Amino acid sequence: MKHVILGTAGHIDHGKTSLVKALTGVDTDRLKEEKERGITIELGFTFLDLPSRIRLGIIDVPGHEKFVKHMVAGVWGIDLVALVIAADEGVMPQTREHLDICRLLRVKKGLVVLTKIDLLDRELLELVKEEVTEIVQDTFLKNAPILAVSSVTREGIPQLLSALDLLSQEIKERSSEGLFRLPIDRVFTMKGFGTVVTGTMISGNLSLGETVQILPSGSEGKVRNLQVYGRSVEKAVAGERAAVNLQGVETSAVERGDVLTRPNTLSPTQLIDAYLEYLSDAPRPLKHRTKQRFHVGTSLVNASIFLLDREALAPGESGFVQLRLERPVVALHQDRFVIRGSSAIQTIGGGVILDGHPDKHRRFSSSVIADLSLLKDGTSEQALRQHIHHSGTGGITLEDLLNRVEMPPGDVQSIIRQMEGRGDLLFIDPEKLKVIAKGPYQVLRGMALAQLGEFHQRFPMKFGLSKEELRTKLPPEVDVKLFQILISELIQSKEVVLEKDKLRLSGHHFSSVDEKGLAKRVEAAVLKGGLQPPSSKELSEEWSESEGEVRAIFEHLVHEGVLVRIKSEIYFHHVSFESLREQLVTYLKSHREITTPQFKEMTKASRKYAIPLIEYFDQIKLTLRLGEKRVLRGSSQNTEKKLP
Ligand SMILES: Nc1nc2c(ncn2[C@@H]2O[C@H](COP(=O)(O)OP(=O)(O)OP(=O)(O)O)[C@@H](O)[C@H]2O)c(=O)[nH]1
Ligand SMILES: [Mg+2]
Repeated sequence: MKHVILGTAGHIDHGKTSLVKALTGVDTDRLKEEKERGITIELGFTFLDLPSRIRLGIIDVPGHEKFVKHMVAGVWGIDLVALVIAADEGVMPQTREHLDICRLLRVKKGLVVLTKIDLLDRELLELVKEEVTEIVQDTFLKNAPILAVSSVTREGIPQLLSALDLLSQEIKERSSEGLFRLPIDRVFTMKGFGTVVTGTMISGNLSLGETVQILPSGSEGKVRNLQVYGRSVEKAVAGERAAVNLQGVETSAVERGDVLTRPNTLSPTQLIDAYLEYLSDAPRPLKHRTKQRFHVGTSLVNASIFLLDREALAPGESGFVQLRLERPVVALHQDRFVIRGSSAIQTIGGGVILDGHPDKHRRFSSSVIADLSLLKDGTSEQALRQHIHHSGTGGITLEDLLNRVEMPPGDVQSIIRQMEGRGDLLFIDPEKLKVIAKGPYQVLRGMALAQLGEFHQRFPMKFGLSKEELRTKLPPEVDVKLFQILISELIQSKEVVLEKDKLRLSGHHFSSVDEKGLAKRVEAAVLKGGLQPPSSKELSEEWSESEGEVRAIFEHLVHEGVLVRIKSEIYFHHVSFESLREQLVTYLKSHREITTPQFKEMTKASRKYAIPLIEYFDQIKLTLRLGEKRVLRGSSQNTEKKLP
């Protein structure tokens, strides 16, 4: 059976609830307060089976201006709207506001119902019809049927039923292939069963016994019982209204505005890119960074609106915005939203979500605007490609992609495979369907090659870099799998060689054949120099070798741990250095402190060496300088006391 959802809309007391009762026999005003005050406060739900075997779910909304937030939650995601106008009163403020909301939310179709015609002369009815024609002029209801009824005498009700039947046939059935998502509009406790949540199945399907997740809190529970229009079912699908009995979830842990979904499919967000249409009857221009009420799904949060492409948004204008939310919500590409003012509480605009997980943007950036324009006007497929291309050197998973585009997982997968076939992307992890686009991959490849090149330049004597060393030089988001793919590809393309566990550029001519035996000679000379070793400059002059070559050997020996570099141009052999260090520690343990002259005496070296040495000991935090003296850092006596 096909499922279509109808919502009511219209000013307070115009006869919405009475109309639903006339159609279905059900009074959807359940609350005591609603009965007493004769108004609707909460959303009401019922259904109707139409002659053409379509089940029409009905959501009855309140007309009171105080409860517009409930109205928005109710009509978010409906297929059809019945704009109800009492013929004896005509168009009123919430008639217009509800119409604006339905238009901003892109409700597909609908009709206008003039109620209470039993109270009115027929001539007056024509006047009301004219008024209606005027307000719907530039909206989706422009050519919609206008029906006149009385819920008391039932005049016009059969015609209304036929009109609803016709319209419902025109509504395209939703695919139940998409990601399961149910924005929660009611939460209550059922004695003996526990927590029950209700809502419209926006997309996907849900079965009995499944584990579900509540967002943004992330708490999980099991579907113990599932009902669609009051009947227990095994499975609920997109387009139906479902009541889900949750096992393992406290009623207090869920509220209207939360979203029910499957674990690890959607993630909440507090930063959203959107295209905002600012209503022409908004009271004043919208300034950058103003805080307003943001409605998406059944949720309502405060949002600061950052204008990305202009200083202010004048009434009637539209622009790209970034919304920073006070609390997280679930929002996907192409979801519609409504903005209501935070001081004068009225609907001032609305629009479409472009990206639910963007980066923070700079304002007035032409590349940001170009990207957002594509997300706005392009197809879901184009949006998907853009997200893959922009995913950076870490790649992106199927899960992340499904969070950012409104597309059935199967479609996303087939596009990914298509892109792979064309060489537009690479699989990092075929199991998790993690991919990296060609552009970022090329960037990463360039980084790896540059790192190797730089290494060769610094250490011409070294054979190459180990894989682990190279990995630490790449961005942290590069995971093990991606790194392995990169290395094997570089080796396969013969740009890099793996030899003796080291990676090197194949073009690098490794001068391991230190023909002149310079390394050995440098080591011997420095060792012989003890605490007054020769510099690379001195040795190169003495041996008539190029200074650059000798300095490279010094650096190589530092890298190998043979020499210790104290300061530029002062290198000690590690044996001399270590023995001095031991001597110093022993001295300080017995004398507690040492002056510079005393240290100089210990090294028997000139100031040229002694001063950099003692400063180096400070630098490596072996010693602590206190005026003219030095002590061991971290009381050595304490350490000794601790020893048994
Ligand atoms: N005579 C007459 N009275 C009607 C008709 N429809 C509704 N009423 C009366 O109008 C009043 C308001 O009707 P409701 O159906 O509660 O109006 P509503 O639009 O649901 O009101 P809210 O939900 O509070 O916005 C009630 O007293 C109804 O009995 C009608 O067709 N004819
Ligand atoms: Mg009502």
